[in-house]
Order: sequence, then C-alpha cells, then structure tokens
Amino acid sequence: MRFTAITLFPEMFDATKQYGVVGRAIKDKRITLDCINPRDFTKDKHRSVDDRPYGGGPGMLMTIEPLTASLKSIVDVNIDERSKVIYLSPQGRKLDQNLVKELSQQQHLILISGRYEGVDQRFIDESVDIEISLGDFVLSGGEIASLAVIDTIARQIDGVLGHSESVIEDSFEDGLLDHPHYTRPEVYKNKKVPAVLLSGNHKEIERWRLKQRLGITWQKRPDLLMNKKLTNEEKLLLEEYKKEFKNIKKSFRI
Ligand code: 4GN
Repeated sequence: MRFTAITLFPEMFDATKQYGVVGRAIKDKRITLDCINPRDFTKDKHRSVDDRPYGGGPGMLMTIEPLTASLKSIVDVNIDERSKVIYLSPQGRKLDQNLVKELSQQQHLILISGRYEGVDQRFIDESVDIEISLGDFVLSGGEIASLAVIDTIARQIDGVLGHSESVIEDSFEDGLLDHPHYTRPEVYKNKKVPAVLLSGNHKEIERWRLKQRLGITWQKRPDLLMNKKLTNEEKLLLEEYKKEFKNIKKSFRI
C-alpha cells in the first residue's frame, strides 16, 4: 500500500516513518509513505501558499495552485480506482473501523493536510474524493489527523502487525471495548490484581475478560451494544456484570 502526504510540514511525518508499527512496515516494504510540500510548487519569490479569504474575516486560506500542482507531481496516480484523495477536517465523515477497513482496500491514498483556516472550497470540490474527520474537535493542522489515518490503515495491511499486536485489533472487530489489563506488581497501593487472572484457569480467565468487555461497553458505550446481537452466553455474562455492578458503587472522575 502506498501513502502520499501533502503537507507544509513534512518533518512532522519523520518520527512516524522511523518508529513503531508504521516505521517497521516501511522498512519491510509493506507500505510506502512519501511527503510532498506544496511550497515546492510555488512560483513567486516569497513561495507563498496562502492568501486572504474573500468576504473578509480573520486568518488565511491555502490557495488552490500549489495543492493541484502537488497532486499533478505524483507519479503513477491511478486516476480511475484504488487511488483516493483524502482531506482531513472536522466537516468530514467520521472515521471508524469500518471506514478504515474500506480504505485499506485501496492501492494508494493521498492525504491532504490543511493549515491556517483551511483550503479553498474549489480545491475540495474538484480534487478531493473523501473528506474525513477523526471526531468533533479542532486541530491546528491536518498533519496529526493524517498520521492517525495512516497508522490505523497500515495496521490492516497483511503482515504489518505481529501476532500479539493483532489480538487487540481482533477484539475490537467484534464490536466490544477491550477488557482491563494488569501486570506486575501483584499489589499496588493495597489494590490487588483480580484473583482470576492469577488462577491459571484459562477458561475462567476468558470468561472474566468477555464479561468485562460486555460490561464496560454497556457502561461506557451503550451505542455499540445496540448494534450488536448478543449470544445467550453473552447475555448471561452481561447480566452477571450488571448484578455485580449494582453492589459496587463506582467512582468516575468525570
Ligand atoms: C481534522 C483537521 C480536526 C480534524 C483539523 C479532525 C485542520 N482539525 N477532527 N484541523 O479530524 C483548518 C485547516 C482545520 C484544516 C483543518
């Protein structure tokens, strides 16, 4: 899979290119990640990439020309299919794991990172295939959002995740939140690790983890449970969790 990031700050992509899951995927040649700087496609002596908004108001907008010139410079763009231009903004379609899976079927994704107050609408209308949002909040630029999109899609590519890393992915796939995790020490400030996890009884441990996942999803994201059909065993585990929960008054910080 190929990623091309169009950004005024290509250095922001360096750390991701070198480290972690994405860094390893690049070294193993499972993905590529190249940056294009629209400033390299300016013709004026100030190399300007922004201008004032028509109609007035504060701030600046990214101009069309350096962006379209950046797109044109990308070699081998598969115009028909399997090459998509993505613009990250709060106006976009909310990203979720289903959209991530769809996008991971593409051969080549081009991610546009906006700066200032955004880009000229005509660039979006003419050149952007999908506008995507990570959620209802504002970032100072599209780079961090683009990096998040690259990371989550790279994880879907065959061979990118090792066996232990794909476990968390698999667990999200069944529509439930994760269960709590514990490591040493066994006691921390009088708080013990749940006894079942020390029991060595793998069947009981799996049962406890599924019960936690059902209960935590019910508490924190009931909307996820609405879209999920529970087996009889799962219904039973959730009822057990609710019963236990009634007796323990949980204190949430917010
Ligand atoms: C995306 C981009 C938030 C998101 C962004 C999001 C940069 N903020 N929720 N900021 O996914 C003005 C220029 C806003 C582009 C955009």
